[in-house]
Amino acid sequence: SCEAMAEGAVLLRGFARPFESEIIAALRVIVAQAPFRRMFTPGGHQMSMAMTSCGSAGWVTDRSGYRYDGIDPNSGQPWPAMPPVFRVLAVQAAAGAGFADFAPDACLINRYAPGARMSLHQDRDERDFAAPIVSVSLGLPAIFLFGGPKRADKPKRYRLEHGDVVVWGGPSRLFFHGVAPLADGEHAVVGRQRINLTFRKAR
Ligand code: MD3
Ligand code: FE
Repeated sequence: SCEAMAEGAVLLRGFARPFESEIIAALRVIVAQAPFRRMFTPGGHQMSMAMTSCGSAGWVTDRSGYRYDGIDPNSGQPWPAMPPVFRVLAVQAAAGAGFADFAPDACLINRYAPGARMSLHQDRDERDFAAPIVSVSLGLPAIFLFGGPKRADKPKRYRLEHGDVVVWGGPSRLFFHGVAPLADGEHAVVGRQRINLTFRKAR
C-alpha cells in the first residue's frame, strides 16, 4: 500500500519484504568490513544508536563536526560498496514515489538496541535537497516522530515496521524528524534490534 504522510513523503508499507533475505545477507558483509560504532556529536555526546555506512560516501560525526567522507575513519579505508540489491530497492522505491532518476551515493545504516533513540533533527548535510531520501526499516518496530519545517512543529507519530519504506522528497525533505526510544522485543529475523537504512545523494 501507498500512503502520503505529508507533501512529498510517501510511505510504502512492506515494500522491502521481497528483498529481505538478500538485504540481510548483504548487511552481514558490510558490517564485517565496517562494524557498527557509536559516534560522538561535535558537542561531545555519544549517540545512543550505532552507525555504519556503505557507498562512495559515508556520514561521520566527531568533535570537528558532521560531514560525508569517502573514508571510514575507523579503518582508514573506503566504505564498503553499495550492494546492487540496496541500490535497486532504493531506486525502485523512489521511482514509485515519483522521483525518476534517484542516484544514491551513500547509504547510512543505523542500529537501535532497545532504549536507543534519535532526537529531532533535520538532514541538511547533503549537497542537493532536490534528491529525496529513501528509508528502509528492518527488525523491531519504532515510533517515528515526523514534525514540520520548524523545530517547534508538533511531531506526528508513525509506527514503522519491518519492511516499510518511506520516500522523503519535496517539502518534507527538510522536515524535522526523530525516533522515540526503541521498545524491547524480539524480531523473528533481525533479533532484538531495529536497523534503518537511509539512501541519499550526498555529493
Ligand atoms: C524525513 N534516521 O538517519 S528514518 C537519519 O529511523 C534518520 O534511523 C531515522 O533520521 C531512523 O537521518 C529516521 C526516516 C527519515 C530519514 C531521513 C529523513 C525521515 C526523514 C530526511 C528528511 C525528512
Ligand atoms: Fe534524519
